Amino acid sequence: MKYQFPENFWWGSAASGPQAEGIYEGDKKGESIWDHWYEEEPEKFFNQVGPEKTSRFYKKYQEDIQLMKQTGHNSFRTSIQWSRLFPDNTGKVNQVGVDFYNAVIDELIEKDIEPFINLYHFDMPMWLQEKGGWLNRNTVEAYTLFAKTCFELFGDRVKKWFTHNEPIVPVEGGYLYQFHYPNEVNMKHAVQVAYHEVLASAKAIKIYHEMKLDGEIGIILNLTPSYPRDEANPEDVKAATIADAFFNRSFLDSAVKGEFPKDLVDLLRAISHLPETEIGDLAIIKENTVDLLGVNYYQPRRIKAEESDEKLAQGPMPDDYFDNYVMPGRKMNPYRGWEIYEKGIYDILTNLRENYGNIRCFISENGMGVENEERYINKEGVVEDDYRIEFVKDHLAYVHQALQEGSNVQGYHMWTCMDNWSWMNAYKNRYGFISVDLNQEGKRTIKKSGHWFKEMTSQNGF
Ligand code: BGP
Repeated sequence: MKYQFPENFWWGSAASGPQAEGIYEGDKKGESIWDHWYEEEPEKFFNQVGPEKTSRFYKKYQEDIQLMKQTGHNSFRTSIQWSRLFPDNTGKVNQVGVDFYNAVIDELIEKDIEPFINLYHFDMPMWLQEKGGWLNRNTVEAYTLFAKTCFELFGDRVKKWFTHNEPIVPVEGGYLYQFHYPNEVNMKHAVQVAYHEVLASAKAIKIYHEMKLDGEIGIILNLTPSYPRDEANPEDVKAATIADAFFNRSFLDSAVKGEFPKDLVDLLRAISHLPETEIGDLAIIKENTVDLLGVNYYQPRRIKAEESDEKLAQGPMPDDYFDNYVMPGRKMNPYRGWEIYEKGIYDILTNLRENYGNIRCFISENGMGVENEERYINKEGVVEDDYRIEFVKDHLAYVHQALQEGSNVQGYHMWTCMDNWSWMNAYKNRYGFISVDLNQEGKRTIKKSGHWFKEMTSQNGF
């Protein structure tokens, strides 16, 4: 065997409540921003498919957990939907939702699959969004109550908690580039939202540690290594450093070091875009850093110096400081339009080892979305996704190299287990180890990659 991983390495996959569960009569779930946005503007969603048509994890979780077993999982991440637990502003917990999450957690544990539970995966309850969502400081308090409730309800069995999944994405999507609700372009709001997410995370970590439960808490960040076009060109290097500050170090430094990157703070101060804060906030952020870090990696950023200042006229945007470009000759995922650069995963892990105290981490998402995957179904009805197996192997080889060099990486989770609904892209890109036939009540079939994963994890390597 060429790539042998350590014993007890976490093998599995990740999903999220809003993308997998679905909405059912009698479940008493409240509306989230996704339910609301779909209702308002269904044409924005691929094939006009909204968040109620998911892979039906709410109904099929037992079958799904069995399938996780069959595909070699020893751990699985999902999220608790805030709008399922707190459907409205009365502060009353929805017992039907509690029963559901209890059942899922118990089923996972019974099947020897460790539950990793995330608290926020892009799914603001509408009753909070109506008051501004993350823009409103009160949401931070509402979130800490939600977090505390989850720790009290499930903390006896769940040992791995995460405060957010990819907190930069609601900032980019909702307040800069219009692919999340509320669909604004307003950098001042974007900065305030990011700040409140950071503060909410630190407060949840504080509560968790004070409760002295037997477990740990972290955050899941999508890290996009930013490579300058020309290392020898100071303008390109500066541009890449700024992109890195906006999209990586903003959340990485605050989560791991308890502080914001100085260059980012200086930049925001210079354009009068620092967020509103309260006395004591920075101490809370400083003192309540993560125990472990989830790293989602899909693609790098290729950055060059800004070539025109045309955009400045529209008001500040991060892209006023750099340009993204597609590096000629690079391997691309043709469906998603993302570059496939396996070494990026190694560069992230090396950066964490060298500059972030070798924080304990795991790959919490990595995967390949493919359109019209049914064309690869063979006579037995199985998707022959050799491209996905290659993708995982190529990334794992670099994870292995990082491990050999002393990186503190403890697991690898694929995005995702069952093909699932994905925000505005709905079911366009399929990512799972297991296919879901939406025309046959969500019938599941393990793909070739799922069988391969089982084989690979049973030997702890390949
Ligand atoms: C990550 C998110 C997931 C999932 C994945 C795939 O950013 O954490 O929720 O959606 O990306 O992305 P997409 O479905 O947009 O191709």
